[in-house]
Amino acid sequence: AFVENLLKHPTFLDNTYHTKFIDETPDLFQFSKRRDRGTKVLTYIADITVNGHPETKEHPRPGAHVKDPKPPALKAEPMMGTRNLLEQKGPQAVADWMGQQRPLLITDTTMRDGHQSLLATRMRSHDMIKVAPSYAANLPQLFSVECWGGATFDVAYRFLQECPWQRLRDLRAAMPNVMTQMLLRASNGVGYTNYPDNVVQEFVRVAAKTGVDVFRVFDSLNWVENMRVAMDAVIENGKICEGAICYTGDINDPDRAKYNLKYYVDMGKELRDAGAHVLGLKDMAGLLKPAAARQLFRALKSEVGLPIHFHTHDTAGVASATILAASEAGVDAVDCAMDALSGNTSQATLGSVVEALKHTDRDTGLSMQAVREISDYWEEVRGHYAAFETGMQAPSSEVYLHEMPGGQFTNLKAQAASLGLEDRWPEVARTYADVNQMFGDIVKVTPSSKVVGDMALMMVAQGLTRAEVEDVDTEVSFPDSVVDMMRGNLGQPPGGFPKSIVKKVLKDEKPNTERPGKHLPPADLEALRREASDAMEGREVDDEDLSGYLMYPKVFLDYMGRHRIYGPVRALPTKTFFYGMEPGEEISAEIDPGKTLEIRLQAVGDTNEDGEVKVFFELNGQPRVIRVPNRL
Ligand code: BTN
Ligand code: 3PY
Ligand code: ZN
Repeated sequence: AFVENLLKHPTFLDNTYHTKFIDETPDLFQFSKRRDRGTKVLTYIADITVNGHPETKEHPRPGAHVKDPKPPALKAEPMMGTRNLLEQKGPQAVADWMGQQRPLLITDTTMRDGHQSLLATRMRSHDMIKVAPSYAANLPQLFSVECWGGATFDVAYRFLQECPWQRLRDLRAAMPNVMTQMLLRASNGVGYTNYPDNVVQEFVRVAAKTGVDVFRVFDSLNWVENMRVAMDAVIENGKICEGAICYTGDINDPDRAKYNLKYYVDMGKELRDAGAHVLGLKDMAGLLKPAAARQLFRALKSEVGLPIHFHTHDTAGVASATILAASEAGVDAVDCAMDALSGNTSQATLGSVVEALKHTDRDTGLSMQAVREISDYWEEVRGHYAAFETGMQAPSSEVYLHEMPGGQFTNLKAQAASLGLEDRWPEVARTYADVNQMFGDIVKVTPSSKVVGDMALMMVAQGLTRAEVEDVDTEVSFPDSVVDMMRGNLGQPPGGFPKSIVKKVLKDEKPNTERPGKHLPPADLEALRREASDAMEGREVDDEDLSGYLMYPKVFLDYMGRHRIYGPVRALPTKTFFYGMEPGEEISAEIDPGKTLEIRLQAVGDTNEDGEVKVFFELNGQPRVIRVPNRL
């Protein structure tokens, strides 16, 4: 009866419950609390089975050959790895050890940047946690597993209906010997704007406690001043602070002299002086060329003196060449993705880099059999995400023109298509480059890359040229994100933004050229905790939930509202989550350690005159009928 009342509620039926459901329906809220989790999960499966998943239903379906991914067998008890060193001797000892290694150290990015760059960040925890023990047992020599932060945090709540903190906790537990790594946008946290200093500090504290070992910290305009709060917080929490330089331009191009060798060496020294244990070189678009890598890493190694970790993307198809050059120049660690989720806008192919270095003095020591088996697992996983494939068929040297980061490239293409500009992509790419110059040649990485993308799309859609935008006599209505950046809310690029464009965007308003966090009052964390709790009928808000709420209040509350209705859908197999079930199909879902739901879909009824469908299940052997609205 609970369910039937719930499903008949007008807010539910008209499909607006996504957003305001909980706020406006306290009666149901009380109600749904008492429904058992089995019923909630069945409600979800029934709804998806009848109506389809909003994110996949108009997209290509997984092929018939796609099967349930099986993780590789564990070869041994997990050997000591970098995590043990960190636990026993602390972050400086790890950095020292890193600098003394002859083998090239490898970070596997599959669980973060790999799927962020290839599958719109849609990979579910379920698929990651299953294979994590194989990493711990079979690849204990990895430097780290990048599995958190960047866009994954937002997407977990917003689209995958799962808690990013739970993902981290589970991965940490399943890989006790290998360091976990996250990408942190410094004062932008894992969001798109600057947060008050104490919000950033709290986020880092909780992330460190729940399970992040290595924090790669970057600023989207390469402003070290704006990285200190986050870096200090990492250091204070006893974790590894990887201060990252974002690479843009070309050190050998005289037309891009702003970003020359000296610029990068100076920034490396600034990061060292700010306390970084490790220097990151974050080449988010994959622009660093092999010869430049040789020069850059030699210079950074000898002049900065920190161990160096290199991150790049294979958008142009030469990432592994650059990695090998970097390796020769003495780089200490590099990022690769497992073969099945590598290449194109993702990272270089892990297995190929391991093979290329075999029997050289920088042999990684990783077992190729382990790499192949894990990659085979990822290949099966990838098959389930066909709906999120970007359609990029080949590497593209066009990236040297537009310099879009790996995660943005295909995303912006899709955005352009949704505005009806798919035929004009080359124009979008050129305009993106023009906007970059108009903004003074800036680093483009989340969130600054989004600002450049917004502006480029606006110009192409409205047929505006750079000259027209810059012309003092043309009235231009700038996207909000552009106004925000010119106000100084993302901080300052080297040399500041060109005065003329600031004036054009802000008119008589004066920008803030100081660190944005300096002017943001500290958030009243306990008041915000109460506010979140009040929005959820007094539900307790722990530190993890609070940090989620602090990043994006609405995304978090919407997630919690859906959680009340659908329960622990994170436990469902990916196929079920995105496509529901077939009559006769049986699945199991472990909703707590040792508590498993055995679910069988018996039949789907016809739609009655109230527009509802009865869906017949067996749950742990007991018949259950769930009614859902037919919204098709
Ligand atoms: C989303 O936020 O769009 C994804 C989360 C799941 C949404 C559920 S799935 C069942 C129901 N049908 C919809 O169209 N949305 C909800
Ligand atoms: C992110 O910030 O999510 C990135 O991947 C930047 O490269
Ligand atoms: Zn990246």
